Amino acid sequence: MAKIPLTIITGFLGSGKTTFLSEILQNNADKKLSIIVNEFGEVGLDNTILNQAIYHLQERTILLQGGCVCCNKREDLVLQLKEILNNADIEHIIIETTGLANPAPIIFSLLTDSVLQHHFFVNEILTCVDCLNVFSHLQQEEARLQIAISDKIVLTKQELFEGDFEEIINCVANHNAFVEILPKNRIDFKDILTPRETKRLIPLQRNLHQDTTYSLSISFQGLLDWSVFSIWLSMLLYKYGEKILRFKGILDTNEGYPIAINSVLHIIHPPLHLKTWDKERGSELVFIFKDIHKEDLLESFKVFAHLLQQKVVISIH
Ligand SMILES: Nc1nc2c(ncn2[C@@H]2O[C@H](COP(=O)(O)OP(=O)(O)OP(=O)(O)O)[C@@H](O)[C@H]2O)c(=O)[nH]1
Ligand SMILES: [Mg+2]
Ligand SMILES: [Zn+2]
Repeated sequence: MAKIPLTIITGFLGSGKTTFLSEILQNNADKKLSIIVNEFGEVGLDNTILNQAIYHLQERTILLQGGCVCCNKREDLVLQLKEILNNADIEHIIIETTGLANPAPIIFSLLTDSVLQHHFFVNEILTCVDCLNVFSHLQQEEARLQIAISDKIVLTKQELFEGDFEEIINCVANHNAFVEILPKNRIDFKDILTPRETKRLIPLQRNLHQDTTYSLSISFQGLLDWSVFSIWLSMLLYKYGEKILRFKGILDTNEGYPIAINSVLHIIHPPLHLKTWDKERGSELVFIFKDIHKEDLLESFKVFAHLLQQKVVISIH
């Protein structure tokens, strides 16, 4: 039986992996794909976002949440891939890693597992690089490792970037001299999943990322005042600066529809109105941060919730 190609999408926190993945899926609706999305926070939101874009995707999406696929979730990944093997129909697998993952240990597991190595091959490692945040992200070792091992760099948010692309390209090339670097609008979305089996070396360097980044997930029930929330979030991001690496949330709002909100470092992206979601889950927020006490973030949220003058039932993960 022919081996199944496996594409890995990586890139630092909030660099646009899920958005890129949904664009790949929209352009490859004719293929039988299986998707594995890994999220660092205890509460995973990316599958809800993906389901907005692609009808009937839910049954083909596996969510690995509450840990990172390069370290404490690696065995789960191996198990999930073995499970997929039972479904003979799958043509291609796409894995979205967490923004902190080092792809090397993942490749190591795929190439050395006695079962997986006979059934899968790593087609390409695609790394999203966020044009708006690239220079801050490259301060983090995880972002540099992701670029170093990549086969192709996808420059995201290029339409929002007003600086010099050459500067980004030179900086990225310093971390991987041979990699192909393409702005996302030049990606051939039909061709991106074409199988290309090449001999891949088993990575020697398999450092796991440092344990200095934390996540806080907050779920709560009750309608949320969208204007008050956006003021609170802006002030919180202003206060903590680059210590809050990523925030994402799905909010049950008083506007009459749920809203997905994202920030990457200090940039808050335009909110997205969701068409479908699971209302029973209520509102969910995920923060990924370093050098902040979890309790401080939580305290700030509680003060904000109190300001709403309505009863919100909070659960913390
Ligand atoms: N304008 C624009 N916005 C983008 C692009 N890619 C991503 N975004 C926005 O950036 C934010 C983060 O995008 P995601 O796709 O969730 O990023 P991610 O890398 O999957 O994030 P994590 O999984 O949390 O690490 C969202 O608000 C997206 O809408 C892009 O190419 N252009
Ligand atoms: Mg994502
Ligand atoms: Zn990891």
